[in-house]
Amino acid sequence: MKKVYFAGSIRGGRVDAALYERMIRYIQRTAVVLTEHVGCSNLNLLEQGKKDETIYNQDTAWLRESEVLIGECTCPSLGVGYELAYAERYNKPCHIFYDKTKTQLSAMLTGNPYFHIHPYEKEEDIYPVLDKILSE
Ligand code: 6IA
Repeated sequence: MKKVYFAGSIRGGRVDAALYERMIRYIQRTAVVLTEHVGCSNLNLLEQGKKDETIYNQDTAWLRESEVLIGECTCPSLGVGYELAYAERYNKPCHIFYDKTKTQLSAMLTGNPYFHIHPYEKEEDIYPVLDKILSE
């Protein structure tokens, strides 16, 4: 099964955490998600114990191990931006989703032809695109 690095905002804000969780559950029907915790609705649980250095080391190792990055970028996150650049450096295909009715994506992403960008209007538009990415 394909190994997916799912990226979504954590300290950048958790307004879309439930959406991340639904996307992760959907991806898990046909692939392995290395970063299931991104959809975890209980941030307190997530904050417990781990040092930032451990998080960085683990996440960058997972990025190198992954076969594709799927990011939900409606809520801006420095960490997700960093992960996208890191994934590009390791030639991992990167798929970026964002709700175009809610935000304008950074020109640093839309201006880089390396990234596959998927603006959507309704959540239901996301899932057929995920099917396509996961079957590639
Ligand atoms: O800058 P942000 O926190 O919004 O960055 C979010 C991105 O960085 C996500 O896609 C994650 O892959 C990664 N990330 C950020 N914080 C964590 C984390 N924290 N655990 C795992 N991955 C993370 C655990 C608790 C922490 C907030 C102290």
